[in-house]
Amino acid sequence: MSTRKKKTRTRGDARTLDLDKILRSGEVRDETPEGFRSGFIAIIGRPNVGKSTLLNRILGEKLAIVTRKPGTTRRRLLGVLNTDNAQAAFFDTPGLERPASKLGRFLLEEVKAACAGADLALFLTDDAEGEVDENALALIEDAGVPAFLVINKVDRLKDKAILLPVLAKYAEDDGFRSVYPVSALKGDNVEPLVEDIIQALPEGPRYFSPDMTTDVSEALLIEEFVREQVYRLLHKEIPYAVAVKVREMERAGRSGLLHVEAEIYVERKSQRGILVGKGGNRIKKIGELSRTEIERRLGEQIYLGLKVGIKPNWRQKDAALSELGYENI
Ligand SMILES: Nc1nc2c(ncn2[C@@H]2O[C@H](COP(=O)(O)OP(=O)(O)OP(=O)(O)O)[C@@H](O)[C@H]2O)c(=O)[nH]1
Ligand SMILES: [Mg+2]
Repeated sequence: MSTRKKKTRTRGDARTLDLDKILRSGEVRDETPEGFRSGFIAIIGRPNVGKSTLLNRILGEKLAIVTRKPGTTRRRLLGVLNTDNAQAAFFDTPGLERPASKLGRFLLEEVKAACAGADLALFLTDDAEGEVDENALALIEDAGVPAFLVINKVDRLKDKAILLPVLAKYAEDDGFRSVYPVSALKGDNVEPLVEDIIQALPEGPRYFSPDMTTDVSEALLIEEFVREQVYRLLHKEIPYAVAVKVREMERAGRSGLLHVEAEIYVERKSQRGILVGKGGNRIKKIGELSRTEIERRLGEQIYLGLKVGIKPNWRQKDAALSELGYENI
């Protein structure tokens, strides 16, 4: 990679998180020790390379949804890692690809926004020969962010020696600050990676109070966990045509049970039939599986009602995208 120009960067991500407000409100009473480090790290790469798996592994909890299908993540998600000496704010991002719809354009903007505010980018690939996508590289170059190359899924390699020439090649290249072969799935080499990430961050304050570890609201988490099960249970084009929206969320009076009503949208009537299944068996299964995952994450039981609606061609329509929350802030 060529040498990068240092650009003046704004924290695009921070704007959406209202970082200024958090700091002004004095919510962050920063009594950090000498040498405390903090900053933003964008995890980027082609679809399906394991970005969300890596975020979950680093945080030690399931925040981002993961499926076998490329194109799972649809927005930038913040996950904050707090240690005694550092606060590292990671952004998971959608897989980088040429946009084929208005939704695709939104996804690309999400990646750019994550990079614009970042102190460091983790450039993920699952190609053991370390081939990296030129468009993706251009993106981090444009943002002027230093980057690590992370070669994921090395657990799949029978012979790890295949990595040696790649490591040698990038050691001589001044484009990447470091190269890490890891397995996000198994956790191999992730700890040293995190240590090195922290060392690469500037000294700075805590941007988030230690109990704020994500910007994902409960409603968004529920929408994502339902969508994850749709991806897992259905194939071909259907998952991509799906969007989930929580319509109601309230605690029932005496029991205090969280009552959630969500709607799953598809683009066509035929897709609705497939999603609902014979006698409603598929939608029931989606409901059961996602409820279990949501309850595990929230640590409480919930009621989850699911309906299926149709929004023709929503991936190409600004109003529908905005209504579904796919809108760059
Ligand atoms: N064998 C192996 N599989 C992995 C590893 N990391 C992720 N995967 C699998 O790769 C698939 C995609 O993982 P994700 O984490 O959803 O990938 P992603 O880059 O976030 O994908 P998008 O959101 O679509 O861009 C899933 O089936 C994961 O289980 C790994 O280290 N080893
Ligand atoms: Mg993902």
